[in-house]
Amino acid sequence: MTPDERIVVAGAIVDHERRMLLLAQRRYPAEVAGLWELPGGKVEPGENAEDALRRELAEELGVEVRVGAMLTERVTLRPGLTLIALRAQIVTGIPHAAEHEALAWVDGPTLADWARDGALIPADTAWVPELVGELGRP
Ligand code: DCM
Repeated sequence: MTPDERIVVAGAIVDHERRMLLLAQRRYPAEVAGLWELPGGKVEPGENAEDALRRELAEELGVEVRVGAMLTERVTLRPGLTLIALRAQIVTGIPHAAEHEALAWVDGPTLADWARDGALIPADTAWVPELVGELGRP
C-alpha cells in the first residue's frame, strides 16, 4: 500500500446476542442519500483503523464501542480509497443519529431483503453474505 492510500472503516455493529446489525441512513451525497450503510468514516493520517472507527462512531452515534475482527471483503471505492469493515459491539451509550437521517437494527433476513431491494449503499453489499451468515448464529 502506498502512503497516499486512504482507508474508510465501517462498523459492523451487532447487539449482544449477535442477532441484529445496526444500519445508518445517509443524508448525503445525493447519489446515496436515503440509502443505508454501516456507519464509519475515513482513517486519518497517523491513526489506526480501530481508533478511527471508535472516533467515528462516537461522533456519529454517540456510543463507545469495542472493536473486533475485520470482515473478509475489502472494497475499492476508487483508486487509492479502500473500504473495510470491523466488527463492533456497543460498550456504552444508546446510538442516536447525530449525522445520519435515521438508524435501524435489522436481523439477517431483513438485511438480505434490504440488500436485494437496493436499500444499501452499493459498496456495503459486499458484506451482506458474511453478515447474514453470522447474524442469529448461536
Ligand atoms: N462509504 C461507504 N460505505 C460506508 C461508509 C462510507 O461506501 N459504510 C464511502 C462513502 C464515501 C466515503 O466512504 O465515498 C467517505 O464516507 P463519509 O462521507 O461517511 O466520510
